[in-house]
Amino acid sequence: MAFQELWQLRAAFAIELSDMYGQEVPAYNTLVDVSTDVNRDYMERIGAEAERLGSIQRVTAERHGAIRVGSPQEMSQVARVYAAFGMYPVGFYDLRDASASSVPVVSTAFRPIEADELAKNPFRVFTSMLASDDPRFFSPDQQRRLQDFINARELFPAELLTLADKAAEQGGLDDPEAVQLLELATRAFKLSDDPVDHAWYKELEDVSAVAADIGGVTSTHINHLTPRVLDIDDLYERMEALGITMIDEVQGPPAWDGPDVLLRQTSFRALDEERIFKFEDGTIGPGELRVRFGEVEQRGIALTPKGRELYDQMLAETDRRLNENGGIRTDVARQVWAENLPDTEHGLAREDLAFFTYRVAEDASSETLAQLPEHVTLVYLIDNGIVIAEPIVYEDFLPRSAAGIFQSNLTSEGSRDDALQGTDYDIDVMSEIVGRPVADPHDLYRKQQDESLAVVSAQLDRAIDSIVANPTT
Ligand code: OOG
Ligand code: NI
Repeated sequence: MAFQELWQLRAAFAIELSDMYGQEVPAYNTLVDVSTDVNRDYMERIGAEAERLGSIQRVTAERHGAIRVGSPQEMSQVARVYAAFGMYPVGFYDLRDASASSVPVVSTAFRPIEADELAKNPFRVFTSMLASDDPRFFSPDQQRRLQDFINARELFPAELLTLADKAAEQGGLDDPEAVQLLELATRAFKLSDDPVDHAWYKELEDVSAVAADIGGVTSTHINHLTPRVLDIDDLYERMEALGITMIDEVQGPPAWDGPDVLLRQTSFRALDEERIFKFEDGTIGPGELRVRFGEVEQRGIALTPKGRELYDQMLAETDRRLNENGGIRTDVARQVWAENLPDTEHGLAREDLAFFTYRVAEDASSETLAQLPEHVTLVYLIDNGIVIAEPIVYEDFLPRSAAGIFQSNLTSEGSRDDALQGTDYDIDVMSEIVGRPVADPHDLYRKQQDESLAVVSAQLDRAIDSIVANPTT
């Protein structure tokens, strides 16, 4: 009776979900096949450098999922399920104001937190909760009916939650229970064939297609499962060549000559899926819904808060130029990037714009080391080749891209009354809902960087003064 550790359960969970989703949405299998080809060809073209942001094994197996739930109670339950797979909440995303369309959700992402856990299996799930109490979207009467509908359903059976708690407590499960946990957890995310109440679904859809997808049906389901590629522009072209309609643009940073940072994403449009409806006249029969799509992503280096601020400024500057002069977003963005962002990892590191782990260079001569000044700065160590910087990959999401992904697949804009005051949600409220602290992604990256620097500091027998570059030194 083999004991399955959390990471083994997580890896198995990702595979089971992927198999199930591939059966439900066959175009996903095409996306995975094309992604695998893109990665293989990129490796052949670029060689070992291609693996700078993750081994080809990790990247090819890597997925993120998206799940949507309806209430704080459902959010706290899904968090218990994820904990059984060693996945914990990181980051707070408020999508209610992030786009012009009506997207009444607040979100966090559940993922492994430690570097070694990420290396074993990095599966993560972007998880959104319907803000059914936000009066900008729902009238008081609708809020009540929506909450009643959601409170009456059960997404996660008691047996699943009990097994999940046990796995989290023990750091894993023995075999018969491990299999049972995986089966129940996977089934909880399967598309249901329960008839959809047509009138209710349509009423919610008038407010927001996302609200209907969450609160108009009796279960939850995977909205998408996203493979990771090493060259998203290549993937985009190959998918279009196969006749699959992609959204207009790749979201996030443009393709450019410098290092990839943060996250670039794109998707193919949601496809019609047959669902069973209960119609207004009482008849039951098939109809079509269009909510699930295929997304793909390319990951880059994690930015520090300073780098992130620069990123946000560059986005704003891109918007400003587009408004003023028109043009193609990616071309304008590429220009803005070339003007503002250092185009080497070295430049990003010495200006503290991105996160790295550092180690003492093997070829740093004993002479150089003997001559180290009493006070060293990180910039000194970087510039003199005394330390080697390895990029830390961005493991999180971008609110504007997420909103863009939601938006690009909505059938209508929906409605939001901006004259009313929205309900307050933030990372602390989300922590209370989830039942454990939601980590700030920057703290996690910073800790990884600081730990590596502590080792460097001990080896060099020097305090490392500041990691922020001083342009005058
Ligand atoms: C989640 C959309 C956000 C991403 O990759 O940014 C997302 C959803 O559609 O439920 O998955
Ligand atoms: Ni996604």
